[in-house]
Amino acid sequence: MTTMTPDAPEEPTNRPAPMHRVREWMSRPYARSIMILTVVIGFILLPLCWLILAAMNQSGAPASPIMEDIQTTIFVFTLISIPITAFVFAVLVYSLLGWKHVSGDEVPADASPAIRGNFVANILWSVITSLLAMFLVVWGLMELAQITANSYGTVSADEQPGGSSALIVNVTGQQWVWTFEYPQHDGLTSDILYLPKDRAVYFNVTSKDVLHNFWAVELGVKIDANPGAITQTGVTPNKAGTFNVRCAELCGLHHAYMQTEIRVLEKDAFDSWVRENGGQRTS
Ligand SMILES: [Cu+2]
Repeated sequence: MTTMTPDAPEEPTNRPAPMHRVREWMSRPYARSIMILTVVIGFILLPLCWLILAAMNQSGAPASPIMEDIQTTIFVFTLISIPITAFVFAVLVYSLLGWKHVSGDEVPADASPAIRGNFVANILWSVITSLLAMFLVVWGLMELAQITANSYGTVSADEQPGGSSALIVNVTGQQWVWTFEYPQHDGLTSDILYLPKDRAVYFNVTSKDVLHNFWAVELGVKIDANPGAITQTGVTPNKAGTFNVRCAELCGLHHAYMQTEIRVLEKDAFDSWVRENGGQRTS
């Protein structure tokens, strides 16, 4: 005959091991349904995302290395969000359609033990979500550095602002038009943004009245235009064509119409445009 000492309580033998509980949870009918729904919804979302990304390219983007980086980021983030979105929708759809009402407080006889408090499930949940969050942060910082380098840093000294081969454009926003001045070409001005292909361009951006935002859509350039201050950014257009400038800061009644064209021309065509419009190359 054995006797139990009071300080050594008997371990309950009916408590399943954590891994067993996870496996048991995965084999429950609703977990299987949610997994199947996740796969089905994921395959529905995949072509939809392709459509959205294709629509993004309709106007001719990307027209610069910056926009290429931005689109790669959108593409990668969209792709990795598909399984997560699909899982969330699967749980939602199953919760709406699959659960049945149980009256009273009694736990149904066929209910399995709750997954909450399970060590393996908690670790998996924490590790996977942390890895995902870390990936977003690291990717975001790397892309930001790359975009900043493409705006300012990766060109040789003579292509820096004030250098001999970079084109300087002074951008002025006012209610509700954009004006582009080319200080290296005798102060030539235009209300259409003409740019040469494959040459670094630096923008000095300002406003005459309220806050605007200079957005060269397909070039991936977007920077505030503030009255009384000059903001600077740069880009190297790498695709000839016609693109869009928009205002991206609500600036009054006709904000939505504060838009114009960008024409990225081959070098010779750009030089001809400068000559035909009276601009002299002064530096
Ligand atoms: Cu505006």
